[in-house]
Amino acid sequence: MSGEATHRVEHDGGVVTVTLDRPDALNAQTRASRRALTRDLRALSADAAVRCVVLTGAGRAFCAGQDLREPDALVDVDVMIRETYIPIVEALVEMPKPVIAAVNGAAAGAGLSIALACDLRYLAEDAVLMMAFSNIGLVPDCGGSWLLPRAVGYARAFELATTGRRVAAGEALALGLVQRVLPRDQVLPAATQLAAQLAARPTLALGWTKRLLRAAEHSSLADAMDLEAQLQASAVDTHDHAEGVAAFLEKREPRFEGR
Ligand code: T3D
Repeated sequence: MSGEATHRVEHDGGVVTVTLDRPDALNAQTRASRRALTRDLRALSADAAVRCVVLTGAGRAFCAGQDLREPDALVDVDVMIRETYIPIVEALVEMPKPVIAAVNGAAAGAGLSIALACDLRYLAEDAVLMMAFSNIGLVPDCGGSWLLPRAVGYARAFELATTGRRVAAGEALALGLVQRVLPRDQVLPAATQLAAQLAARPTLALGWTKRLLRAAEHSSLADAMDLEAQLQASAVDTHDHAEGVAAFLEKREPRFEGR
């Protein structure tokens, strides 16, 4: 798969690194960049050889959200959001494999929403996170109003969204917005190392686990257990389940193949 000018896609075995690549604009996104990103995320989703994805940014930021210099940014905003922001969030949340955000620098506005749509976040110790929307008279979008309260609870989400203040790495970790804080130059290597570990695990089961946990955010216990039963029936039919049981009984490490 070829990378677009606005992001790069690099394969290394089962791990794919997607790098937002508009560093002069702190990787702020345009309609064209979002369409290209959505297209490639969907391709990664469908590619069984891809077993874990890392999303990061080029230069000193992760993503500053909407490119505020894009000439037609404010034309048909509701359509633009539906057609170019929502598909990114859906592609990340529905990706049937883990997605780790290596947040190498500032994540603001829709950039923070995109990080929150990933399954895990590693953050640079000198980075800031910002619900920047209200600073420019806007409301959260790109899933931010749904993802943020689920990460930190309603009152903290309200405070972050209405003040638009900068959240430093230590606070982001304490709030549960991110799972690890590292020196900037170690964020991507650490995320990639975790991605390699996850890519060697039973990918189908991990994807179904993700689906269960995502669905549980808005389902009853009964519905959750129903979906568990349905997906477990699929999991028991996989090569990796047979391999996992065989490895356990033979007292050796399993060799999962993602099928
Ligand atoms: O509007 C719609 O179409 C609706 C959709 C909205 C979705 C959204 O995402 S709304 C939120 C948009 N994003 C922001 O409001 C964030 C704006 N940026 C910042 O708050 C800060 O730049 C950061 C916290 C991200 C980083 O701060 P800092 O101090 O490290 O950098 P800086 O000096 O503010 O910015 C450096 C350069 O990047 C600067 O350009 P210059 O002066 O060197 O030529 C700045 O203008 C540029 N930049 C930063 N963010 C954006 C941007 N350029 C275009 N769009 C940006 N979002």
